[in-house]
Amino acid sequence: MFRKILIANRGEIACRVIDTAHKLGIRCVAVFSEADANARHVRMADEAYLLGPAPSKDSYLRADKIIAIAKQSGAEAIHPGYGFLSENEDFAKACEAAGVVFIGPPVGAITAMGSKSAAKEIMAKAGVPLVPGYHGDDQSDALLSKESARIGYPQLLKAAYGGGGKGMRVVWKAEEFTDALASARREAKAGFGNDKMLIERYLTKPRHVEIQVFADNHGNAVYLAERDCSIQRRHQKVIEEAPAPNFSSEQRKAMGEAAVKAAKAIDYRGAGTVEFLFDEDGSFYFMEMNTRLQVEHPVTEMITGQDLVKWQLLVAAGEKLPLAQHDIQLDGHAIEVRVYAEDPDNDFLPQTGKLTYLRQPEANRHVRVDTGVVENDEVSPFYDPMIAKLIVWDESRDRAIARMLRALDDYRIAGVTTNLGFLTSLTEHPAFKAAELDTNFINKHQQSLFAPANKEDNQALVLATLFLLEKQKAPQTSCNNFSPWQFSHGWRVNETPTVDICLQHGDSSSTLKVQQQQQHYVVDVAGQQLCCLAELNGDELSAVLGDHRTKVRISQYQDTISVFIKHQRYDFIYQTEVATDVEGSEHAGSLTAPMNGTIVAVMAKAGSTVKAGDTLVIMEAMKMEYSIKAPKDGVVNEVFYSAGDLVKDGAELVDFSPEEA
Ligand code: MV4
Repeated sequence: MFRKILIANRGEIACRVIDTAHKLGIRCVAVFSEADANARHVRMADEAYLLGPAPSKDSYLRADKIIAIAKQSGAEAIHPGYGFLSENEDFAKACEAAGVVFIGPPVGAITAMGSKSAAKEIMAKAGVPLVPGYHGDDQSDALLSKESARIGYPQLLKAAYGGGGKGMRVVWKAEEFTDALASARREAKAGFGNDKMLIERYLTKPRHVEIQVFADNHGNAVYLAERDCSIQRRHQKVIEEAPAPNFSSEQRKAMGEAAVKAAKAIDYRGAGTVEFLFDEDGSFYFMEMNTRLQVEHPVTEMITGQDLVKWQLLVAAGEKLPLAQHDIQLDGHAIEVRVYAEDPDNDFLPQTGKLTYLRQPEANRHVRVDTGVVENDEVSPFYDPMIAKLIVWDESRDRAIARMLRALDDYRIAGVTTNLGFLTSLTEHPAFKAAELDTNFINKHQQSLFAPANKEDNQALVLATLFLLEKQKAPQTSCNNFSPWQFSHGWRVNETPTVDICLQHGDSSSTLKVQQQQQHYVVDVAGQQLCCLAELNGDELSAVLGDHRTKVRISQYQDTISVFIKHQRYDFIYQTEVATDVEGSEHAGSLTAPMNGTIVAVMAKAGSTVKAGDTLVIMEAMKMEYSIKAPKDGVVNEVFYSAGDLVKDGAELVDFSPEEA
């Protein structure tokens, strides 16, 4: 087994590979860009080397630098992860040429699967089922038109060197063919530099079911069941699960054996995934083969109990597959969702920013989080904005769905917009629960998936207010905290202290007047007085609002209070507000500061005559402003501070002489 490997990747997959490598006693070399200097994968590795500036082309795609670092560090092998150079045949070749093991398939297998038409040619010969169609080299208009008529409609035009749905055109009837072909060719030429086309009968409601295969250097090849990845958005997988719902053991065997045939047909080594279109009538057809470990591999690991990265390392080191086909047992059901910094309400626009608050569901045998970030990390614009993969397992699909919903609720992120709410809407959707899956799922359920959530704005507003007030309750022993409720000498005896809290939410601002009674608050909100109780423990606020008891998590970063209610996050910006009139407390003619703070303004002038209630001084403390007012008609003899001065609790602000009664 290797002593040291280099992980030529970043984010969650780099952390995940390091985790398994360390379990096997293998030392790990990380590579990083300037943007990732403090990234989790760098901190997990035993040593790390800078590649260059943040852009991938200057860092994680710099094959030459990566191989040089492998040689320099003494790494015997390179794990490419997924994406970046993981399916780059030149990189695989360069690794071998440099005497560094590429933890992946032989170069020939990567090459063979690089072209859809070449791949289909190989699979046809291997007896792997293909969608009826044409994938030949003759690309003349006449021949393609003849084939189009033979295949029938609807049919799909696909770019042989396309990917991710790019360069595809559905042709619903004969008269559309010519224009569709011209358009698809133009797009393929522009996108992939090659306009070779395939024509296939179009399946209108297919599922995406893929088989995990593994082959070693000793002639062994197995399949480790299937994954259903039908729920995609613009050809990006959103939810993946294993095993595929409503998929019989006979179908598993048939598709699995076809996938092993495909792997053997290209003399495969290592981890691979054979993707199939699974039609409504139970037939399945080869779509493409991915010559890397897939993002969604954890769901396979959860139901087979196997560590697929460990298998990769064993096979790359020349060992046999750990299990034979008959040893592979399936247990339970696993679901994975991809947690992204993106805005589902804004066409899933990628988001960047600081993860100012990050709480993950607790990991156990039912819940797994594969992530490359920690709280206060930045989601950068340079890379895929995936924050984590959340994977759950349970004995049945229904229980796994329940686990996922709970885990999504327990996943709280502030600082960037995420798709957590959308993932909850997907997972709890009746059609998902009923396993009514096909590749058009999100489009089909667009309305219900993107229906505006019933907003709990007012409830969130009150909870944010109570959080602020509870947070500012200075513990009895602490003198460095401050609370509008703690100091005795700011209020007139028997007066009910009131505080106005101003919070901005989106474009609107709300100011809530709160009265502190003995053991509860009275909050004026939406024109009614709400009697509230609140208790804050860390980031958990337990509250009673009127007759409604609730418990929510709340975080604060600088001015922003984030309230997590169900799977929605409500952000409020806390604004300075004149909290209340603080009657200057009179001690032998002087007016003292009711708390530590800063003088904002001084209205009083030495020698001036003032009326009871006139504002003499305004001070600020903990983002609230307090007006110190004349307790009676009288004369200001002397003023001791100016705007900007810091004052301590009890400091004498003004020498004041009340008018003789
Ligand atoms: C198809 C198809 C229907 N009929 N081929 C999309 C990209 C590439 N993975 C192949 N794709 C499809 N090929 C035939 N003959 C429907 C799709 C398809 C799809 C497939 C899998 C997962 C998501 C998809 C989303 C849209 C279309």
